[in-house]
Amino acid sequence: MNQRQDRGRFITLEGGEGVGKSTNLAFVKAHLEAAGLEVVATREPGGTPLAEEIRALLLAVREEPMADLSELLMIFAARAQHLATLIEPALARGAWVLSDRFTDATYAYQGGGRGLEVRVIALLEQLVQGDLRPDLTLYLDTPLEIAEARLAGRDLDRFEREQRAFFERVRGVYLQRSVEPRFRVIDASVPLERVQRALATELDRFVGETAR
Ligand code: Z5A
Repeated sequence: MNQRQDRGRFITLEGGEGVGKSTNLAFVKAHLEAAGLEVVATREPGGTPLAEEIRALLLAVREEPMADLSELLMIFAARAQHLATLIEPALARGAWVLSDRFTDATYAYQGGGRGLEVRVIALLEQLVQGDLRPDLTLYLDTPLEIAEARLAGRDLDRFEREQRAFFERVRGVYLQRSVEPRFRVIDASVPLERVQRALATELDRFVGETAR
């Protein structure tokens, strides 16, 4: 086997809040494990103790407004830690890594939502990740009102307190990015069994292609 075949694959789950990423993470992990793969499930921001501390800073509601650039740099600081201590070592030993969000979320939230320049995000992406990009991105999509209804009654974090226009821009960027070949768009507005059937189909196809 060559070096590329020895490495694990990197799969990300993306989508707006309330689309079902956390709910489906366990399903995706179990489905891959049933195919005989070692899977490390993780999330962003976070995934390591230090990166989880940065996550807590990012989500906390406080009086002092967080500058958009501070937010962006903290997200990439957490990502650098996550990559160095969890993602890269796991991929290098041949495990598959499954992350609830990754850099597509930065383009969607900090680029689309906050309006930061794509050029600046791309620069940090290159600095922090080098050539590493997900091999497969499962993008769960729902109209905003469906996700809002699913989240009704929850305590809202700093991001979830944004206005609807912010989330419209976030979804717009995800849909623009989803034309990239590594994306699979999954309709997440339908009952969970149907979402999971669609996920299973995409995963089986991807695992089959990878084995070839
Ligand atoms: N963020 C960022 O700005 N930039 C970045 O680069 C990154 C992140 C990486 C935290 O992320 C915040 O960080 C996020 C963006 C920002 N903020 N926001 N907003 P997060 O992933 O932890 O936050 P989240 O998207 O808000 O997670 P969530 O609210 O837990 O959503 P979810 O995981 O997609 O949904 P869920 O918890 O699995 O499901 C929600 C409910 O719907 C739950 O009751 C389920 O049982 C139900 N559900 C799920 N699927 C279905 C179906 N198909 N039918 C019916 N009901 C369903």
